[in-house]
Amino acid sequence: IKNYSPKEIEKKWQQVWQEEEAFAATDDYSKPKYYALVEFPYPSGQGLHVGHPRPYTALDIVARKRRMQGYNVLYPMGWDAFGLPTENYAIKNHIHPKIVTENNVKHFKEQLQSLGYSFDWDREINTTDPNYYHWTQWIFLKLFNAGLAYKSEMPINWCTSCKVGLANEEVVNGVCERCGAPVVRKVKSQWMLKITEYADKLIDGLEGLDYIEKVKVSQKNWIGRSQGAEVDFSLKDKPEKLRIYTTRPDTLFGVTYMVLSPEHPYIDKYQDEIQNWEEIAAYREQAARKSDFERAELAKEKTGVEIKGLRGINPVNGQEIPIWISDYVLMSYGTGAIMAVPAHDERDWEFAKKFGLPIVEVVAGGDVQNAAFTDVATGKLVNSGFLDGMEVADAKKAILQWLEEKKVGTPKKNYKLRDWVFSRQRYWGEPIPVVQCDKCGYVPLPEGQLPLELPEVESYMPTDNGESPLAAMTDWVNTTCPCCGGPAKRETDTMPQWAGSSWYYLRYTDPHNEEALASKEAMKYWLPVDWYNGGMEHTTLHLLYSRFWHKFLYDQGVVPCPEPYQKRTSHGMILGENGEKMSKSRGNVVNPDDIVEEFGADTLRTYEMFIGAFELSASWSQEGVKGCRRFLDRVWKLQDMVTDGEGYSKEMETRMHQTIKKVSSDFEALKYNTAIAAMMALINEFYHVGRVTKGELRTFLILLNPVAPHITEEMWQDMGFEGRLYQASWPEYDEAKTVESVVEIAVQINGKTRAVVKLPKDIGKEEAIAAGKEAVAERLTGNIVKEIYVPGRIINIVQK
Ligand code: ANZ
Ligand code: ZN
Repeated sequence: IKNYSPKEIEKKWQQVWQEEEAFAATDDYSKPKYYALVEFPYPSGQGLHVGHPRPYTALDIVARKRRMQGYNVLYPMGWDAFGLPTENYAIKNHIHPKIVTENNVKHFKEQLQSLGYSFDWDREINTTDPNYYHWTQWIFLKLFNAGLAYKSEMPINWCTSCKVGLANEEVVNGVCERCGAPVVRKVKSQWMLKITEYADKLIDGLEGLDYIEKVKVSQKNWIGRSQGAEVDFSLKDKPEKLRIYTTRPDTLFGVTYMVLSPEHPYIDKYQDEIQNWEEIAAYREQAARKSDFERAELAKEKTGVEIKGLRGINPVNGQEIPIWISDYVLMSYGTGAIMAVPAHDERDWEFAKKFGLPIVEVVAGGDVQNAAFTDVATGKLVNSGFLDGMEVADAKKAILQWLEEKKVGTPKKNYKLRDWVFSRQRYWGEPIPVVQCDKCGYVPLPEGQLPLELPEVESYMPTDNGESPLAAMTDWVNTTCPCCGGPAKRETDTMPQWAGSSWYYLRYTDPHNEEALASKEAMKYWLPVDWYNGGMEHTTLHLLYSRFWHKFLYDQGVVPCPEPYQKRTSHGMILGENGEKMSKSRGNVVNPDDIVEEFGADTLRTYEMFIGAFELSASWSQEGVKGCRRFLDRVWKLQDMVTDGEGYSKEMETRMHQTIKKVSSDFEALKYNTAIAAMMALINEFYHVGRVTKGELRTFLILLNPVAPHITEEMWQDMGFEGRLYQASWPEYDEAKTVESVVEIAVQINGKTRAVVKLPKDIGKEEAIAAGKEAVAERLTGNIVKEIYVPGRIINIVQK
């Protein structure tokens, strides 16, 4: 046979597949459908890295297998192309971001195509294409008209280097997720989206979904729904009450002080009565410089100042207690004020210890002078008047009833989730289709004026005062109000990168539609996405945002189902050989192009699937790559060993059925590595017996095809099998034939094992006993009085 030369065969088949439109999703809605989706990449200047092919290959395997199972498969690809790195590159190199994007997309696409993915390239989308962002803007108008988009003056996370407002999700450990520069708080007028209105739906909707558990858990934690109560404390000698939020109203008898957030309005309100005003003012200034993230950190040293001149009164026992300010209480959560129960809350405990405040135990079971006792499942109430002796859960009910009767408290749900900061003061994003009119306020553009295209600007540089570069385009900015026809100004902020990716899976179902974001029929047929794989890091950003938009569009009657993705899985990272994250500075970056060049795309694909458990991170190993190439070399050389025979040989039959079964189920269960291991073992077996029948090879090529599509397609053709391999049917297995047909049976004499015989599993009693007797013939010297056969297990001969 000819040599295995991936360079020749891979390019060749990629072209054939393209010409034959092998992987086009059809509009034949009578067929069963399967929609497999991977997160579309941001086309960065660095090109593809070896992390990308891991998820892309995994779902390519699923997509190829589904086609062979008779499904109409949609496996699309596109570009999430707005965003900061492109804009920053454009600024630095004086190239239009559009050109930068075009170049990067071209490069990325070539790289992806060299890996032989079965994407339907006719459905390629690009978020920066006006035909695409037309509909991103259209969705924004829907949100605006539904009252879910609003403008708000608010302190935002401001990246000092990117000069852009960031959502909480984009601030990681107090620094900008993108560039690593410190993030400070800055008050700006921002477009906000009311994702909080969907908090309950976003939690409750998770119920029926097939998401891996850790994704569900982290979405729930991010939304952070908690069930508690708001309670009014009186202020001594003041008419007003101070309202707090607590999840533990049962601990009310243990309150020994209260805390206001430094931004709490009562501080200014009672300025004249606060005796240590200067100290308080100084503390507030200090707190303003910290991010919420730093302030909420559990481990940090507690700070605070007692407010002299304000005292609270505990509604359950009339006790007078001091009020402090401290930055561990955030204005953005609950009411910005708390009742402190140091005996049963960790942060309060640390604070009390530091400032010598009393600690009063109200739930028995801990040692509260030495540590906060936070367990709610055990322990009964003490020192708590009418609650004494109750379990925590019962005490909660009792106190809530009491608070409601006395009209000093009500049950209350709270959420950690904040509304989504939707403005960016940058150029390379979707223009927000709204104008500001002196008379009419914020007015949405009429739908007919979409898409509102990005104008050409001289400079993409954001201004130091935080305005978008669009603000300098006065010709563009000055416009007329669609409502009254008077002079108006266009919004100059643009949308965040998360906008385009919040609905892209809808567009793939009908990407060329000019009348709608997608036709109803297309969405009805293709949605929801059957399997969506993406990075764990997108769980609380992209995944949550897109579920929010989808649920909104569902409520608007735009999409036909309440959830966008039925199943969500996540892959682990690929690390360098040294087990560290790949990065230029560590010099451990592997370029996929180099692997394809040296070993071939099929080897890269096989290796990335074989590298380890899909959900865990794994270190790159060049030796491992070579091992996968050797495996494919051995596959190739099977052609030398082929014997006639359309079926499976007797000795390989069980093995074939077992392998079909294992590969079929492993491909569904993210166990790509063990599926490949099973195929490697099967190959070893072929070599062991020294031949492979046509029928065995045919099945083997189909099983391996989703992983290594080029080599298998070539061999299929060389073998003269009918049609194309990509059109073949996925092999069936017979459950009965997966079970070993030969079993080992112990032969006993008077209950003692004397030999073991291998016999057909379904052998009859007579034959089994005869075979057993033959195996121990030398020892059968006495009178045989009994012969026992326990099917498949024991032959026992009793002699005297
Ligand atoms: C008294 C108490 C006693 C509390 C106890 C906890 C345990 P989650 O579950 O996260 O919702 N809290 C309320 N508002 C706050 C704010 N603005 N900044 C910081 N902390 C705040 O947390 C609710 C609990 O966090 C509330 O219940 C309150 O402390 C605190 F044994 O009240 B708790
Ligand atoms: Zn107007």
